[in-house]
Amino acid sequence: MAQMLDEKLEPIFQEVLARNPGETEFHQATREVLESLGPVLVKHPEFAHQRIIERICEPERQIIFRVPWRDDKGVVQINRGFRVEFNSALGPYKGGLRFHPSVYLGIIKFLGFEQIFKNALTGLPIGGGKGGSDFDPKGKSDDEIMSFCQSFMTELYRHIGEHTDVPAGDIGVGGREIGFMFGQYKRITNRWEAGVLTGKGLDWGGSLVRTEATGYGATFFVDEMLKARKDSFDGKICSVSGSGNVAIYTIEKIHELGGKVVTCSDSNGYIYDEKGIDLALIQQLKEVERRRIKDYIEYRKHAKYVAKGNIWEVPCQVAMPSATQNEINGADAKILVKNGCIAVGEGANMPTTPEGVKVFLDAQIAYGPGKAANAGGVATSALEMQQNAQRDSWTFDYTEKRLQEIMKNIHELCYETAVEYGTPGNYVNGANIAGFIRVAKAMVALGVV
Ligand code: NDP
Ligand code: 2IT
Repeated sequence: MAQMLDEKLEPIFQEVLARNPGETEFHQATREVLESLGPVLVKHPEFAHQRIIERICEPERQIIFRVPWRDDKGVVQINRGFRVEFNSALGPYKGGLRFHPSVYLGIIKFLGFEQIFKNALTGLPIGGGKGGSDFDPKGKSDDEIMSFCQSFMTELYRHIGEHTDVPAGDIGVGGREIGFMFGQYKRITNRWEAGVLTGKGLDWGGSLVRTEATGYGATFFVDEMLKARKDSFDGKICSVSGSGNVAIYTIEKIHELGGKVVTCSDSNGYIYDEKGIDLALIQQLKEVERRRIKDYIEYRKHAKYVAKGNIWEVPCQVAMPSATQNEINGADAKILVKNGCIAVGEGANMPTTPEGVKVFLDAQIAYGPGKAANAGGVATSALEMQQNAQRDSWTFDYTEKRLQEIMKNIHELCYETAVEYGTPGNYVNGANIAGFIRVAKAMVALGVV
């Protein structure tokens, strides 16, 4: 049974359910934040008076559009595009685009909602938004990807801009897709407007470290949680799920910090390599050749591929889910804790179900929720925007130092907020409360808009 909400918050949650039928992931994300906010309303009655929570749960604008495109056989395909501009109290809407067949409004809204608080935690001037499409990039040629991206941008361009809304990547959207979308935006608007998208290529306005940022940042966050417990990555056996952008750079940074990652996965299965994942091989297979993870064992004979298995059954001390939402359920969380897992850092957005979160919190392991742990990606996007505005580009070392400092600050803010609100060690409360308060204060200051 889920924790009861505060008496002021329960009717707000009921209203969210009634106004957004069927959007289960959005319900899950809002409920989790509301569960943290009871004590905030006691300290800040002005937030209730101004109906800040009700306003935050309602996106400022939601755009849904048709995306027609032609495949390599000349057949017309139709997808659905989304952009949910959730909250712009702290800055232009900012958040990624996800291309995955599972995408529907409820997923984009959960991601956009979490993005508001995540972006607030970075301390940088960015509001929250998210977009995407039910387009499936798997098995598509470069021409088909370009054709889709151009059609998607042909509608999206009128809603975005460097001071309005700044999309970036997420699942299924990386440098290639951002390039095609930037090209189409430039063509339609006749503006070379670098700040309209982040995650750009290094030759045309991108920032060093943006590609690595989410994985590096999540690893820095876990490192901070470990340090707070007088511990470190050194010698730790780690499990990472996924094998995309976030997973790859999480593995890289864990190895740099002395941990050993023994797993990674895709939606078909996982690999277990007791000698430690060979990152160069993963990068070749996934980033260069766009192949499946099972091909790893062709080159590393001692490694094991488990089709459709449960990656969380592999014993580890640190787990970093980096694939997708709800990939760790209550039973998985119990197995992780039983096998000696002492820290979980979420590279993915909302990868743990509410039951799983409860298991981690009850066990008092170091649990870093996505909106804090994976904020390094969007933070470095904001650094890319800064460089674009200055028409400058920073070095790798300088940019990585900025990222590391931001992650350290987010950790400290979440840690101290959890203490202040009487739940020391609970980074879920720390992140939700600290992120919310920043947005709420700005909303109060900006009036009823
Ligand atoms: P990628 O598309 O690069 O990689 C996604 C990985 O997750 C792939 O290995 C993919 O496997 C797996 N995956 C995706 N969907 C599913 C699914 N439904 N079931 C099982 N496996 C799945 O995406 P990213 O690495 O960018 O994103 C991973 C997570 O990190 C997402 O939750 C995203 O929202 C989050 N995130 C990303 C940020 C970024 O900057 N990119 C920033 C902050 C968070 P397969 O190839 O089989 O689909
Ligand atoms: O979930 C996320 O924070 C992202 N996909 C990155 C968003 C961004 O604007 O860089």
